[in-house]
Amino acid sequence: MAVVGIDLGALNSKIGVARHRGIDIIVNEVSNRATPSLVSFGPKQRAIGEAAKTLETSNFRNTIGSLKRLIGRTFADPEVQEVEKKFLNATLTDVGGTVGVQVQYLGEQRTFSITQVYAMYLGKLRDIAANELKTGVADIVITVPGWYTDIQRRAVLDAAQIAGLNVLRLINDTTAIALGYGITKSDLPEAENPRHVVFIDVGHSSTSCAVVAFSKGQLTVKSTAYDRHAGGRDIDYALLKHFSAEFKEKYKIDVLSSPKASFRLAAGCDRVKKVLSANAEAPLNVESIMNDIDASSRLSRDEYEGLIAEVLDRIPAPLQQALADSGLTLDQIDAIELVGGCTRIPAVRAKIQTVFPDKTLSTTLNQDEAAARGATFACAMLSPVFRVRDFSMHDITPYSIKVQWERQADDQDDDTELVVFPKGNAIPSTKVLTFYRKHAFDVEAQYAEPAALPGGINPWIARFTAKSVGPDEKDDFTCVRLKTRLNLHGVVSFEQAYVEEIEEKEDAMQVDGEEQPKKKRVTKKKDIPFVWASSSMESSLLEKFKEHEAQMHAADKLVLDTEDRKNALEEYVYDTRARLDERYASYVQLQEKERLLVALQEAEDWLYTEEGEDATKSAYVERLDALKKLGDPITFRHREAEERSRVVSQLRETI
Ligand code: ATP
Ligand code: MG
Ligand code: K
Repeated sequence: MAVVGIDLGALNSKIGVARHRGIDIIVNEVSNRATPSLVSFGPKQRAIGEAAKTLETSNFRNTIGSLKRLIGRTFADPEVQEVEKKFLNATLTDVGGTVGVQVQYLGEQRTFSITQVYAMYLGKLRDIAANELKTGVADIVITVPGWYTDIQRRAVLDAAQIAGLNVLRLINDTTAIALGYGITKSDLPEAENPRHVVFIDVGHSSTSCAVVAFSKGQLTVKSTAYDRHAGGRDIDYALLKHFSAEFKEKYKIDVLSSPKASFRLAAGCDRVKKVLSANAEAPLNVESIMNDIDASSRLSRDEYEGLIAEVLDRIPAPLQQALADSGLTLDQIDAIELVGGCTRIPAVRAKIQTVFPDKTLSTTLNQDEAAARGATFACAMLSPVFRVRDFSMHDITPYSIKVQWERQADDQDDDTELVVFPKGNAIPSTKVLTFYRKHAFDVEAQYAEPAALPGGINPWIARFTAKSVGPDEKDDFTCVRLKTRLNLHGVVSFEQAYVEEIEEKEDAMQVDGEEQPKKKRVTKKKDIPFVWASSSMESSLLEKFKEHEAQMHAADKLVLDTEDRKNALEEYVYDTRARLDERYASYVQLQEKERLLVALQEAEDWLYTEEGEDATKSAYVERLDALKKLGDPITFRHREAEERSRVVSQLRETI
């Protein structure tokens, strides 16, 4: 059984696998360690990851990224409308109350929810891992931003299920990074005097900070803080605006009016950004950007830092916040570890340094792969097939969670809500709530401070209904216990409702070697039936999507296999024809050769007809088989002769 950890990034995703000698980040079909987080819909098939990246410019309307930014959101969310749209070319739409995308797929206009698209992408990562491991992949751990709410987390869990994956844990990305850091350290201090490390991740779309305490065998997240809108894509956008304004003046072209020109310029800006991380100046050259104009410019690091000042200025706040919430002073911080692509930018480091003056910023972790490594460790820890050194992780919830209920006329007290898991509460955590009721009742779980949540995310989490509750025997309130849990994924569930009944039981006790009767009080839990609902997808819909995904996956595979068989037929035609005059020449009779040549010609002609251009897999297979029937005897004679001469030459050598 495979152990796989996925760091699903806004731009790229990385896949880790556990092997007996350790954890490896694996490469995809074009040998890249990072796979573009993109899905592209085409007239015949979907293209996912690298293949989608290749099509991004030509098929921009039907290519969608930003999956981790969009999943679990609604179409109307102001953050989707005002922020995410800036970074997208595909048309977003409402799909069943969540944000979805409208695309041309298989020659038709189709809509998919982002949950479905995320599932498609996970399916691709699963295939990459399965191909590397030569085994099926089921159990995985996926990173999510620590700022994800219940709805976003449940949407990722739904997507994984649609992709046929079993999520052992959704892990907050900075926690994964911290795990990767801690589990390999053999010099961690005793618990009384932990080592405090600040992890700072400046990625493509957001900046995250976690303050973590490490001691022997464990890590405890003390605080986290985020800026969801400070990352590489914001820098790219600032550069894009700068150069497009410059080119409007210089070349009288409106780059932003053309998606294709924008892509070309964006690629150029990406290069400028990276060059400026190591150099004081960078050239920009974009050939035939639009209207046959070759655009060029330069940018100095000073100008660059001025252009991206707005992004840079956002970086200190979450770091200060995390530090303040940790309750630690600067001199209690033992190390500051930087990860994420954008921490390679000197100006970003300088901003970080302002929050931690006189401290060394270290990059002992792999900046691009630390989260994937940590997620893979987490998967190995949870998987029954791997033995990992014991290491406990204490993570926390970023938002306070409350339960609320409607006051009933005969309720004992006036309260209508209770904060169950305050911000900073441990994950996982179970709490038992007590309700005194004479009737059936409902309880709703919600985030306590909706304003703290990302964008316009609904603070609603789950609804619980206990049906058969009545007064107790004395017509008094029944004391109902409700067990609620914030689980390993960071989502809330209602686990059990019960009343406690105290039974007096006759029990025997030994006193001075003699049996004496005794009354023993035993508390028994009597379950109360209940129903509860969360934002998770309804199982029938989930099944439907799962089936649909499997069909699309099979269809994509068939398209690839068909292409493969077509290539095989083509290759056979050309190779065999050439060989008939070369290596096969002495093993073929004239008549035989002519018959085969005619057949090869026929096959070639057919491949160029409309029918042969776009035939079914079996049509290519049949044609190839027919050719092989004619060609195999020749191939066979040739191979036999080769074999004979090999044996003969070996004999000569031994004589
Ligand atoms: P997120 O964590 O926000 O989901 P991600 O994990 O996909 O995003 P990373 O891979 O950490 O993001 O970082 C990618 C970003 O870092 C991109 O914007 C990329 O252009 C930028 N980046 C990578 N290398 C450099 C460099 N040498 N100089 C400047 N920026 C860089
Ligand atoms: Mg990242
Ligand atoms: K294990």
